[in-house]
Amino acid sequence: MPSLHLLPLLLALTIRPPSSPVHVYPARVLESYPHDADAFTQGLHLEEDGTLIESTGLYGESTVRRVDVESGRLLHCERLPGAWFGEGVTVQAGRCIQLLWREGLLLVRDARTLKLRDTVALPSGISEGWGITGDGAGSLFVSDGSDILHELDAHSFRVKRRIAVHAAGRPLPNLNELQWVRGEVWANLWHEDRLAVIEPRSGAVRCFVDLRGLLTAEERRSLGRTPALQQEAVLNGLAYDEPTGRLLVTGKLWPRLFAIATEALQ
Ligand code: DDQ
Repeated sequence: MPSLHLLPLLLALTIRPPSSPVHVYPARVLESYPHDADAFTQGLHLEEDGTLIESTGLYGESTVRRVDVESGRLLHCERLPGAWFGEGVTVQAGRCIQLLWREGLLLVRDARTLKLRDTVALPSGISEGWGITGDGAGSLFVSDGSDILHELDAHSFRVKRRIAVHAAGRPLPNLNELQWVRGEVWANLWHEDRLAVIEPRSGAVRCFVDLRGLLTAEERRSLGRTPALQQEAVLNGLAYDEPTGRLLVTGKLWPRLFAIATEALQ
């Protein structure tokens, strides 16, 4: 039996303090632009010339397109075969890389023309294709709806590392669309109006960004042509405008795309 004065020390050693909560930053809308309300947006990437590459989903309706941000005008559109469901998209070293949801393929396109150049099998261990981004230095990051990010070699597409993402000590699942921002991976969470800012080395969530209220409740109710589509018309699509430090966000079937600022940007 330890003497009584040792008890506080023993307790401190055996009871782990709870992890501190993760800070939530607000966001400020700087601009809002028209967005194609028929586009079931699954991925966004802002090109250096300021045009937006957008991937859209749904079987029979999937596309990859180039869009003028301010007018929302379609500059170019490539349709996918009816049995393919478009997901996240990124552009790395002149190649546009688009994920498919459950087809086990990754599409490699010419970034200028968006023409399909190659199809590559999704590496084993990645159950589905959800979000993709790249660090511009040889790595891609892919999400599959779980709490795991897969770091891939951007040329061979081999898995280099699996990153378990956690917030306040707990796994954070439903990682969806991804965007590399100043050395971190920003993720939008499926069916949630918030972003997680992830440190890629540790998988720790540094902070969240609250995106509630981009659309009014009434606008949200009017999304989609069927109740099933309205249910799935959630926040999706995240791009980073490096020169201005703005983030571009939209949702599936949303009529607007928003440029936002947030103090979460380091
Ligand atoms: N995912 O993009 C999160 C990976 C999956 C989205 C699934 C959306 C299904 C839409 C079904 C619509 C029903 C008419």
